[in-house]
Amino acid sequence: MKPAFYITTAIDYPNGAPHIGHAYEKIAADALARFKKLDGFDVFFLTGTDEHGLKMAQTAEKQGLTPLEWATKNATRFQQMDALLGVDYDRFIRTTDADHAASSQAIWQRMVEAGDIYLSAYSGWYSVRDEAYFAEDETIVGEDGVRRGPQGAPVEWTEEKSYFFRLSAYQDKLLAYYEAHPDFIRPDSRRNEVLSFVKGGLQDLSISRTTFSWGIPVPGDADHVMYVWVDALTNYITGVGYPDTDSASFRRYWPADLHIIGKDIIRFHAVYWPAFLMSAGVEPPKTVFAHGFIHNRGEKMSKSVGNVIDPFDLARAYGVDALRYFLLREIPFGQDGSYSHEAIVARTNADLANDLGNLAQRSLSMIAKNLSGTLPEPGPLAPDDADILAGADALAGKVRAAMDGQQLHQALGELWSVVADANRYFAGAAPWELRKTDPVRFGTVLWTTAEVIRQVAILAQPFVPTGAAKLLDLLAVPAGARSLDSLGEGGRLTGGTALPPPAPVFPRYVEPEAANPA
Ligand code: ME8
Repeated sequence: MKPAFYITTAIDYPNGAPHIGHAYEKIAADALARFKKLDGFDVFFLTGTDEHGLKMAQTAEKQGLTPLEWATKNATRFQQMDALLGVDYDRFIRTTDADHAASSQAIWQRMVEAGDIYLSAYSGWYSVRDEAYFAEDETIVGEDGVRRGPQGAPVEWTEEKSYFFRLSAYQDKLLAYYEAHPDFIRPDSRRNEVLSFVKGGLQDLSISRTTFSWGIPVPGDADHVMYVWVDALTNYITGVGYPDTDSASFRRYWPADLHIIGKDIIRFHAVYWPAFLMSAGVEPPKTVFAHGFIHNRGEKMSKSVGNVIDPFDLARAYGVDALRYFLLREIPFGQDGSYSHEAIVARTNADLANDLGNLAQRSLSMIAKNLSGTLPEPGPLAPDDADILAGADALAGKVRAAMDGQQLHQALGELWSVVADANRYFAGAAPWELRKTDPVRFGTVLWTTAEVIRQVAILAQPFVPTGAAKLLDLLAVPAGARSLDSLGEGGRLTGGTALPPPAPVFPRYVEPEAANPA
């Protein structure tokens, strides 16, 4: 039986169209999920939308729609984005799904039974945009007379009855948990941030609202809906069958192996979420990984600045493989990064079109032209052939180590360093000269090049699924020989195989004005 691997993304607020930050996270999680599948894991990949809360209700009202209509409209856009970008999830959960209400009410009930939920009153400066209360000293009054929270969103003085979660009782348990599970929060910088926050002391958390009704009702008290984050976090267990903890899927997939989220929501995932789970008697997830933010030319994206990037536009302009490759290669996973037209064009043309695409095109065309499209048999290997093959054979271990540490950019760095070596090897061997002078050596160089491309293509599948599959098609690699266990010596290409006619795999990006001169 394959080992299980359960990976999730944050569930997005469908309060508008998806932006490039949403796309980035889903692409990264997809690449990790695809990699684990290729590595022999039984992967469950959950993503979805977070549809409750005051903000959703207010925007829906402005649009003249019910909150559910508004959420549905946008959830559809998020699903279309996933389909376009090749985000191959197993379930798209919406927090308005019927099983999710039952699951959220069940975890609430468990927390009540544990004695961790009590009714009290809450007052404070509430930000609708952040869905959060702030202490007075976290707010400032601007020159316009408007009081704002730490993120710049206006806050209003709000008083309401509220249920509270006894988070203060979890400080020591959380610290002990972090200590015993050094990989629970990654990368390390985030772990340190969370540790110092928790060491500073935890206050009980207001977890219900009475001022609006667009949420999951609190069991036994129809005046309250759950604070949106309680229901949002619970999606991760709903997705695998909670509250049926004896179900096959829950037993198989929980605890989750990896929650992929952005750095702005680490506190919810690394503090509140494990505390809720401990209270409800459910094991916390194994790893929460916080990625960085994508900025537009170094500037923070915001609707008011008008520099929000539409992932549909990007995919149309550059192609899906190029967009995925750029995002995962350019930005060290865990750090902030920037998007610009020049940067994506440079990566697309240098790495994909030139280094990998051209190498495949040149070597496969030689086979087509000179050897009637039949992959040659290698002769005796020269030291250069053996070296480049050894480099390719070593990739599996290096890429696996990088992926297991969520270092996607590093995995791509390893792959493209072998691609660069292969280009040097090919240029140095000069097969176009060997064709007449030394046909055996000619065949050996072409076979060796093809074999290196095979291994690179297998490992590139999680990142550039379309182009990698095309490369493997061009090498006539059967569907059953495209996973990691076909890497290395055991899976070598066999000379004598008939190859299909070569075709370009990674197109160069050409500026539209250059492509269509007026
Ligand atoms: O936070 N760059 O939803 P959300 C990279 N519903 N990532 C970004 C980004 C950017 N510019 N902007 C946002 C929520 N993100 C909650 C999550 S999970 C139980 C509930 C990331 O739509 C952000 O960090 O505001 C988060 O991981 C995800 O996109 C959804 O953000």
